[in-house]
Amino acid sequence: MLEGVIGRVPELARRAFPQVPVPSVVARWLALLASLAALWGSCFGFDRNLARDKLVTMSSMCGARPRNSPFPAEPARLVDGSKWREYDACTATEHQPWIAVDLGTVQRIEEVIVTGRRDCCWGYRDLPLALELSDGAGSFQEVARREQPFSDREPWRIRLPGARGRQLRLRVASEQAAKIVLTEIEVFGSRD
Ligand SMILES: [Ca+2]
Repeated sequence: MLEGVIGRVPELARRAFPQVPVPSVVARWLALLASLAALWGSCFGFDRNLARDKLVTMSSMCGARPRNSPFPAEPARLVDGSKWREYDACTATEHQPWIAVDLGTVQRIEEVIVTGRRDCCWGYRDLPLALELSDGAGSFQEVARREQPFSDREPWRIRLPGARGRQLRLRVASEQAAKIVLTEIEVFGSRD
C-alpha cells in the first residue's frame, strides 16, 4: 500500500500543479523510496497474502467442474491467487460443511478476504457462515459471522486487528443441510 501511494506522488503532483514540472531527479528519488518501501514490506511480511499456496482441507468435496474451467473444483484452487473461474472449490451438501486453511505457523492476521462464486446462488445454503481461528493446538474460536450473501464482486472482507492464528476455518453455522462454494481465500498480516 505504501509503495503504491509513494509511487503515485509524481503523477498526483503533476495533476495538482500542471504548470510546475516535477524534476526528474525528484521522480527518481521517489521511485527509489517506493522500491525501498516495497523491500521493507516484503522483508517484514506486510501486505502479503499469507494463505497463498497453503494447505486447504474441506469437510467434503462436491466433485463438480466449473463450466468455464478445464479443471475440476478442488481445495488448492482456493489459495492459488486466481479468481476468474465461476468458482474454485465446493463442499457437498451436508450438515455444517467447512473449509480450513493452515498457514503453517501462528501468524498475525489483519484482514481476511473470502471471495464467493461468480455464477449464481449467492447466499444459497451457505449462511450464516462463521470464520473461526485456531492456534493449531486448541479448538477453533469464532471471530466473525456473515449473515448476508457475498460474491466475487462483493467479497466478504473481515478486519481482524490484533488477531493471531495458524488455522482459519469457514463453517456454515446452521442446522439445515448446507454447502460452501468459493473462489478464493486471502489472509493478510505478517509473520511473528
Ligand atoms: Ca482461486
